[in-house]
Amino acid sequence: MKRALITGVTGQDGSYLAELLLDKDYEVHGIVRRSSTFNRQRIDHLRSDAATRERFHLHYGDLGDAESLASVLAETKPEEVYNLAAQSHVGISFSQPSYTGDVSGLGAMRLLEAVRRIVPEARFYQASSSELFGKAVETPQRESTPFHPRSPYGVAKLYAFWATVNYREAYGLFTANGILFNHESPRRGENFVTRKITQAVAEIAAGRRDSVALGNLEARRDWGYAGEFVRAMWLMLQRETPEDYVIGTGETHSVREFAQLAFREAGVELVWDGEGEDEVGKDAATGAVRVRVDSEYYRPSEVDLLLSDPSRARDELGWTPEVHFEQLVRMMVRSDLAAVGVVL
Ligand code: NAP
Ligand code: F7E
Repeated sequence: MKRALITGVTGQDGSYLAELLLDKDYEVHGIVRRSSTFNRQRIDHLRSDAATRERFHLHYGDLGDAESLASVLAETKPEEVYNLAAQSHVGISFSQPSYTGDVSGLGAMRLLEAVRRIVPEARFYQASSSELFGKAVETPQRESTPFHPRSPYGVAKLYAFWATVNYREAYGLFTANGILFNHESPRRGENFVTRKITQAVAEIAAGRRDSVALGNLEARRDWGYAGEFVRAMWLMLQRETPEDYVIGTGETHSVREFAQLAFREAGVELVWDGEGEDEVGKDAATGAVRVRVDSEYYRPSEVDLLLSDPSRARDELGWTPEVHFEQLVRMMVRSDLAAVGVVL
């Protein structure tokens, strides 16, 4: 039985990866951080299910605390380590730049150093991000595209990316960066734009609220489905030699398009009126305002356009995404509608 350790196991990706590895008969260890309330909704089913609970173990630790990382590694001796933990919100990283640098940047270095000392034969995956491309110098973005991060989050992930490469080159560790473009799901955190929209669509359909306030409607992202992106992480650690891969769908859509489609899924056709902060999205049938623009959600520097070229992952890992934009939006809206008891 193979043993894996996942940091960030309570997050969106951590929960899907834990499911995938348990399904492959791994023994899975996850690092959770202490908080005053439990935050394990995404993995509760794995802890109660008879098929998985004997092979799924949680340990307290924090990427800010090197000793805790070393202790968990010494106790669990994993063959694969997936570093998914991060302060992962780009907008919030502008409010907490040093903290984001400490956890999302230095945190990866702390874990790499503990791996080097305690389990140097382990394979290490780093959750790198398309935010590295930032103000992208070419489109689509591929492994060779130069980096130009646009936020404290992007800068922190740049440090972690190069730390991962450096430990491969300096010490011969098996380390791989997955440069993942945005991936979403019904488990997406509620303050990322896709989930914010689909949850609002559902609450509006249930009559619980009137509208949603958004920031930049023109930003374009390459949005895929998290449930299938975690397989690419695993595939990267099964290769003979470690490499870094871009993972995305090769399609790009704007926030506006996402909102349009999400409302349409719930039977509301949006028409847009006004410009900039005065723009609104109205229900074409009733004239009710459903989307407002609030500059509170603008970022000091924005990433305007992300679009992946995932051909290397297709050719070398045999990974191709199956869930496309429309299916993703439908899946998320339907899940949020079900959660508020609305059946269309
Ligand atoms: P997420 O849902 O925000 O999950 C982040 C995880 O990190 C949570 O389990 C969180 O724990 C944990 N964490 C935060 N600070 C920590 C600390 N100091 N010590 C230990 N654990 C800590 O993120 P995600 O969407 O699953 O993304 C997974 C990883 O991929 C992240 O590193 C993210 O930056 C990166 N990434 C994500 C995307 C994407 O589109 N989703 C794309 C590229 C890269 P709590 O539950 O206690 O908060
Ligand atoms: O923003 C715009 C916002 O916060 C997407 C993380 O997983 O993917 C994620 O980062 C776009 C941006 O994701 C709102 O300005 C408009 O242009 O959903 P997001 P993100 O910043 O792309 C990357 C790959 C990661 O690595 C990160 O960890 O949407 N936007 N209005 C808004 N964004 C938010 N959050 N809220 C709004 O109201």
